[in-house]
Amino acid sequence: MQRLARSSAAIALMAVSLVGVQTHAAINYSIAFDDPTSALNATVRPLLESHAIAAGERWAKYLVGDADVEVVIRPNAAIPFAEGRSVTSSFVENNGTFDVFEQGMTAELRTGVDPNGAEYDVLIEINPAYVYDELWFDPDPVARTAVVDVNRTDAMSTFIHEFGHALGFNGWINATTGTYPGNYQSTYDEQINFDGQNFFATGPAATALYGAPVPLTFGNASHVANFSPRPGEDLILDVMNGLVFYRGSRYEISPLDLAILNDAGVPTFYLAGDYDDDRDVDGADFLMWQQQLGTAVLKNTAADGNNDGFVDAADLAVWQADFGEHFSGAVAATTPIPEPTATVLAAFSVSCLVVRRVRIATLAKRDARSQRQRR
Ligand SMILES: [Ca+2]
Ligand SMILES: [Ca+2]
Ligand SMILES: [Ca+2]
Ligand SMILES: [Ca+2]
Ligand SMILES: [Zn+2]
Repeated sequence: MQRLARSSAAIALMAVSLVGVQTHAAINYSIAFDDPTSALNATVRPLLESHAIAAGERWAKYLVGDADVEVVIRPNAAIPFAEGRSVTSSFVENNGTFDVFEQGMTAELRTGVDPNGAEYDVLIEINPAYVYDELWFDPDPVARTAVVDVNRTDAMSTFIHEFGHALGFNGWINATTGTYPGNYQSTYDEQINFDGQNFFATGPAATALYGAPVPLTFGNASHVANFSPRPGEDLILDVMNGLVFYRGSRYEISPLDLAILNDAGVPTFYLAGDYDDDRDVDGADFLMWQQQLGTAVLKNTAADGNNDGFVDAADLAVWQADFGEHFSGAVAATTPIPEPTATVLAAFSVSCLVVRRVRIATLAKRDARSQRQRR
């Protein structure tokens, strides 16, 4: 994982054109392109913009706090697919061994203060060939109900994945040796245990939900899942998996992703029985369950409370268990934090979805739709 020094000069010289703003109750996203040669043309820019905003809104359903998130999309032919991250990190604490930093986007959510001021917050780099030849743009990236082209990768899934990195799936740990380049960690790194062979997220929420420490991708530890014989093959369909996106398939934020982020200090909120996403569990959620009973839905959306992609009696049980619960509005009080003794002005960088050309027969069987490996 490479570290990039921040350069305000380079950022100031950048040709960024603001093209759109979209509002959420708590989070405002703005999308700009750093693309002076128009490698991303006028046809795809509005699609990239709408999908980036829709993906950000998807996360906003589960986030607490207010932020203006300025996103820059930059073409980069030198990377295979796409890479996303917060542009800066923000000091949280010294844990006795390391200075610990959180992602800039999360810092703004948590404290209300933008850690890098007017500089943009999130950078998504994307290979133009990946955009033109591989991504499938959803006719309605909010509803996500049209059939995904079986020969293409769902762009919404890619953008959701990249925002996952910008929020918290990121750090400095060496994903093959478990060592660190200096006396600093991310809040995500802080949760990681390397047993000499494999990496695991060991935070309390994730461990409780998964039933054990959560296997992270060997060699690409800002992700979950591994191919067998390493642990975590059951997580290959998670949107934050570090192995593969299947063409023709949609990926959605999972309760496990939210638990891992919560353990990393990201202010996430999740109520399994809240089917209409208004942060309570009441009769309206029951009505949704009733109307959708017997239907297949995207996992962890609509009235799928148990995250299995189908609405049935089990989801009624989830609703019943959560009935009457609501978001209290209580967020842990935050105070200004001191600067670390040795300030690390480091941006995170993540190589996303390093993909292998293998076919997994067992996975193909799990989904009747044609599933193909990403290139
Ligand atoms: Ca901001
Ligand atoms: Ca900023
Ligand atoms: Ca509700
Ligand atoms: Ca279900
Ligand atoms: Zn990734």
